[in-house]
Amino acid sequence: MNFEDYQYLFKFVLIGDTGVGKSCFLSQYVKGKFIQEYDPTIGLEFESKSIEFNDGIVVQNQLWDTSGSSQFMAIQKTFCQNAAAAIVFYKIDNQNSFKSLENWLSILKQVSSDMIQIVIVATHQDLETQRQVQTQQGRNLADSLNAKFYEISNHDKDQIDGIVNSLSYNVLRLINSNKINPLNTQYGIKMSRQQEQQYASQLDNSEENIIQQQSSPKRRGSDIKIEQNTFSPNKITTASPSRSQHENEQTEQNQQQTKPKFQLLFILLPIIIAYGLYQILL
Ligand SMILES: Nc1nc2c(ncn2[C@@H]2O[C@H](COP(=O)(O)OP(=O)(O)O)[C@@H](O)[C@H]2O)c(=O)[nH]1
Ligand SMILES: [Mg+2]
Repeated sequence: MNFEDYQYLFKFVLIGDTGVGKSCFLSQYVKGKFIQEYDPTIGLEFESKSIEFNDGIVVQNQLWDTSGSSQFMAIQKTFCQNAAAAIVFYKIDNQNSFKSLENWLSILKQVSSDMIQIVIVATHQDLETQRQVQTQQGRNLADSLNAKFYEISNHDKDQIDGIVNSLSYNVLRLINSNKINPLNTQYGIKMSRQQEQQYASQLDNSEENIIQQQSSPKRRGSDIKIEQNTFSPNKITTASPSRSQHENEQTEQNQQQTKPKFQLLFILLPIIIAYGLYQILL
């Protein structure tokens, strides 16, 4: 899959003690294969799989898996940064793995964004006879974090797909409702170049709308006035010179019309006076 085959890429991290079933979960999700033998993860690895939503949006879910060993604490901290979601594991047949969640959640709190989506996943549900952690304990913890809670067996791929896809859907919803800015790298989201351009133009449009909405109370209150205000400057600038020009022309015409009368009066007046004097003297 290349860069342009999806609109969004979400980074999800898998955390929890060694042996709780993180790598198995990942293998089932991506390859549909349950790993029977236990092969501890060294360092860090990730796998990706795409999902297409009903509206045609394709999301590539990138799942990061790391060793649960405390030896790798530095890596674990780093890899929990910039994640869109964290899937936090324990197994129902091991009380310690549940207790460790306190540490894992505290790491998350230290390094993740405040918008990170968290789910608690209890594995080994098929080993009911060996249960050490009650379902309600897991549920209470999830409730306290406002997180979703699942009890699963990693043999069941449908459950795994359901968890990841629902996480993906939630992150997408947060983007669509503008609660997460996908351009901000701290949220563990990457966009295709095309989607990035589309998002930026949507952002521009919504900024314009906000500006329009901010001025809309005035506009709504007096639509006609605003219309007039909007257009009158142009009208005035185009209308006023021609009007004053017209007025000038009128004045000039008037002046031109009054000028000959004055000129005639000036010519006739001395003649009349001269004629008067001439009559008197005679
Ligand atoms: N019965 C059962 N075994 C599981 C389950 N999930 C994982 N395992 C087994 O637990 C062992 C450790 O799993 P793994 O995914 O490597 O754990 P990780 O250290 O968290 O990555 C493996 O032998 C898996 O076969 C599960 O849900 N049920
Ligand atoms: Mg592993």
